[in-house]
Amino acid sequence: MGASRELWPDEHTVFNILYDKFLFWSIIVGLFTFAWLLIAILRYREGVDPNVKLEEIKVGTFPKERHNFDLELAWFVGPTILVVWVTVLAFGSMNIVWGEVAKLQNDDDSFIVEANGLQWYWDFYYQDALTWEDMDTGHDVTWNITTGLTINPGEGAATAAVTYGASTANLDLANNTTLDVLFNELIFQHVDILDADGNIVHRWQHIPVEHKMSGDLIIPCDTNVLFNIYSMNPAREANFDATSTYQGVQHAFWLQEWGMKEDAVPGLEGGTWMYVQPNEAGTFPIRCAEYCGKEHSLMKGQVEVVAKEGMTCDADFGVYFEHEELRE
Ligand SMILES: [Cu+2]
Repeated sequence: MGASRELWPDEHTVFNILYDKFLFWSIIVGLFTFAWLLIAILRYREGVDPNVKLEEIKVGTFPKERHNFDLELAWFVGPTILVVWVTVLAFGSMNIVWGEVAKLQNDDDSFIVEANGLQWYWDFYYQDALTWEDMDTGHDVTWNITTGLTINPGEGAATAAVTYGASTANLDLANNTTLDVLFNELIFQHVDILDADGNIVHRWQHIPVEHKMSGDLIIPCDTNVLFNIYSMNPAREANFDATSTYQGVQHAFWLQEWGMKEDAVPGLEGGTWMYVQPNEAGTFPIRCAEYCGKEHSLMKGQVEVVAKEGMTCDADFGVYFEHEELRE
């Protein structure tokens, strides 16, 4: 999707599929209705059909001489079937949105992020660790618990900026492509490979559990990503005052790319949940969809979708595909 349509959901999301189906049936019904109306207007004018005696039609009296039971039955049964069908489609989408969350909460493969709405920004706390790397750049970073950091610089790489916990190091890749620091899953680790002009040509990153990001967020593709959403979560706010009448305000965490949003409710124990299924790398907007005060319009960020280390993003990922007919 281009930038001008960045608020329009990805074409494979459940609501986009639902929108297309509703639009399809609306167009069919519209064409049929207006075509019939046009035919009726043209055919039943005075003088066109000698069988129609206009002077016999009286206001408030049903013209029983033209009564057609089959036709009447058809325009009751036909629309009823259509309304039932679109209702089933709509319920199917609700089942995907609400029914799947409970299953995914208990699925070890789910990737969980806590989103905490504050005035006026989002704090994110990772509940699962994420090690990711840019795809298809020709450069490669390996960092493990036995041999430490190894960089395959590929073509055009000049230096590497390395962060591990609170420490940093710079490698001149012409002389040195390794670092004798073992991978540690408990700390934040980051490698940028840069070209001679200082442009970043490759990124590698390890985000540990309980890592905090503010405003912007990074999530993996080809994974069910669950958000546990709070407003001013007492467990996260050191100066939270349980006796204060102010317990935060309503926000709504909104990811337009997947057509999903969910309320952040002050004081709601356990928070609320929603999930998305990213299947392509890219950067997409984060918005607040519930008016929450003076700087509501500035309560925004970006979510970057990346590939887990050693993987690529498969455009076919997602139950949106399995549920394309939106039945169940
Ligand atoms: Cu808001």
